[in-house]
Amino acid sequence: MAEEEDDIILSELPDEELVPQMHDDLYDGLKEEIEEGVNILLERGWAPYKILTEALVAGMTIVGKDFRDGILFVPEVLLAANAMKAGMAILKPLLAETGAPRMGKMVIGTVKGDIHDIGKNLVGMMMEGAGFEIIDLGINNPVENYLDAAAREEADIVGMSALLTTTMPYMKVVIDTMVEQGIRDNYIVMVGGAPLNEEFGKAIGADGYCRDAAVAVEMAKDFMSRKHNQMAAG
Ligand code: B1M
Repeated sequence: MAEEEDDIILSELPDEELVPQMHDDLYDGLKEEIEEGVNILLERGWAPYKILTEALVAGMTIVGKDFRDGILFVPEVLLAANAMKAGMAILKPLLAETGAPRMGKMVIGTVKGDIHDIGKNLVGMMMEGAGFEIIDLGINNPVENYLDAAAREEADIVGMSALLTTTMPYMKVVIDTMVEQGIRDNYIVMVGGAPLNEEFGKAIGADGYCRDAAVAVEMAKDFMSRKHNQMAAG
């Protein structure tokens, strides 16, 4: 079996076999193969966003299902996450290379108690590609990190990510603290992460819930154009 796998030459596979092979390689945490696959697809003229969604994110979805079902465990998922990040690192400069005008500034981080960062990184990459300046706070952020960075950077948007049902309520702590400090209206607050939904976003007082990175970009653009219109009117 292992020998058979060794024989696979990625560059010889047609696209319709290469992409499922990359899903398998991601599943197996094969960082170098993922890097190679991404480069091959780029050479074949695939758009970076298409590679990101169809080869990487789709592969991670399979990993997620098997993690949920107890087929994969943390060490394997970590390897898959590392392989995914390696692929994303190749795409990042290409996604950011659109030459789009500066749209606004977003501070983004994963909330306290939560170390998942792939989705957050993806949102940051896509937002950069759309012309936003991104201040990435990393993982495990207490409320002060968001508020200090938002004030220091004069951010337009505060973005929060949570992947655990146990950490998503912390988003409300951040928003409530903004309200207490009388600064809630200074920022657009956008939230995202697999366990969230629209209702949750509304219930905690966020301006918007983003199902995925593409929605985050569209929503951020929309909020910024409304903000600019308000400024022009007032
Ligand atoms: Co974790 N994990 N994990 N994990 N992990 C989940 C989230 C889980 C659903 C798996 C499962 O059981 N099916 C489950 C949570 C269950 C629950 O809460 N009900 C879980 C668990 C239980 C855990 C641990 C507790 C496991 C343990 O230790 N026993 C532990 C927690 C550690 C902690 O945080 N304190 C843990 C650890 C890990 C790893 C370290 C192994 C690894 C993380 C590596 C890393 O991120 N660097 C990991 C991974 C990889 C996952 C899964 C498999 C994949 C997450 C991912 O990267 N998805 C995940 C299963 C799943 O989500 N199906 C799982 C790909 C990514 C592109 O999607 O993050 O959803 P996502 O981001 C999307 C959108 O949600 C949205 O846009 C992104 C791009 O389209 N979005 C935003 C996200 N953030 C946004 C912010 C925005 C806007 C949009 O702001 C504006």
